[in-house]
Amino acid sequence: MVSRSSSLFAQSQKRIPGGVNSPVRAFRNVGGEPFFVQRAAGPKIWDVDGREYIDYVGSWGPAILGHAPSVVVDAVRSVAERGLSFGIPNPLEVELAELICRWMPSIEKVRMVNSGTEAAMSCLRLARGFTGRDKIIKFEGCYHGHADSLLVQAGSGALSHGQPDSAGVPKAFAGLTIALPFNDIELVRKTFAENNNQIAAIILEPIPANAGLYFPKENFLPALRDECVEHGALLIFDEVMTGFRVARGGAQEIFGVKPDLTVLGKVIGGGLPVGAFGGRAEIMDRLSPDGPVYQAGTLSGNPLAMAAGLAQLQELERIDGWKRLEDLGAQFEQLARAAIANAKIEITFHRIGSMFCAFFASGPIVDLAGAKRSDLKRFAEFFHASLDRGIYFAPSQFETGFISTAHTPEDISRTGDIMADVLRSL
Ligand code: KE4
Repeated sequence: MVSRSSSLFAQSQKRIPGGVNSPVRAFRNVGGEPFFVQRAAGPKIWDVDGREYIDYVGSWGPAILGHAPSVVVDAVRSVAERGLSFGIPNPLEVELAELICRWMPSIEKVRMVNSGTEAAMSCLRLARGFTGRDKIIKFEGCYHGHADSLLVQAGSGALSHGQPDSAGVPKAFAGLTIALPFNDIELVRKTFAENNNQIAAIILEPIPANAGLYFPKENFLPALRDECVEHGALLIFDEVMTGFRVARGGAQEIFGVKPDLTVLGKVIGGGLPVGAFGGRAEIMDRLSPDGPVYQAGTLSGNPLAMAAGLAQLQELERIDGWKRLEDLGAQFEQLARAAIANAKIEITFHRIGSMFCAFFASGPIVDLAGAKRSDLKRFAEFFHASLDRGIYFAPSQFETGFISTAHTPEDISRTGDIMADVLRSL
């Protein structure tokens, strides 16, 4: 009997490229066909064939309170009845901007957009407009959305599908982006020396999570900060994943390094399409209509997305969500490490707060080269065996898992048992 997911997938492939509206959903890194979701609530999702899963993808980060949290749904419902989109300033935009600036003091002014891609793309244009320079440094395996300048040695789906350098990006564009191995500060210094006064900015995920999850070496981030000051370049932290998740003030709060600009997304939209970028007022004031750097968007700051983002972030603070995420994450890590210790294969487990990744490779893993040593076949076996047992991990080795405040210790303990069983069978 053909499942409903399977017949839907056959249908969707006729009208949607690859049958999906974002490549990583197609399960190409793990094989097999994606399931179609019927509904989601809390830590659970149900597919169209009625199968239930504990969800560790959480819509790739936005579902930090779990799916369909009532505070967010109620906020969207009440705002929707007063209008869906105005294209006119509305009070909720000011409220969310104020909250973002309060929680991330490096951000003095912030502009709302509709995706992380749009936020990162706008940041680059602003950095180039502010410095009058053209070149950008990024790091191999970091993913900042699919704007042309950033699809150079990119992570996430670009890496999962073997196109870190996408077709269609003009060589002239890609040539302005210098991709370096993460954690190599000497190469950053050498690059500045070889491109004197030509580098507008360094953009990075302060905690790379789009080639699996790994961490900056001691002093790497402070050294990047110093190099940017010395060479008149801007430091851009892409906190689309880490912002308001790894701490209330994101990775920049944890590491105590203030970027000039920050890219945000995911959590700040409460599940609706929102991105944002912000930073020093001196830089942000170069944006139209005050300044010469143009950037715009019909749906930017729309009331539904603002209401969803505000409700989510305010609830996260009300329940001290970061403590719950750390407690659940610590429980998950303890069980995962116990399961890995009894496995016959080499696995390197990384976690920070509610974000985790199990590389099917020996450690240490500190950059893309390390992540690419992973045994993708084994990972795929692990992914499908877990999925068959009702645990939905990210369908790619080059992604990160997410725990929400809606997960319970019982969910985590069940997941640990299943991980132990599955790893024993591999
Ligand atoms: P979006 O344009 O997908 O909203 O954001 C792009 C982006 C920017 N920066 C970081 C650090 C990101 O992780 C992302 C998007 N993350 C991927 C998951 N690894 C989105 C999932 C997808 O492409 O479907």
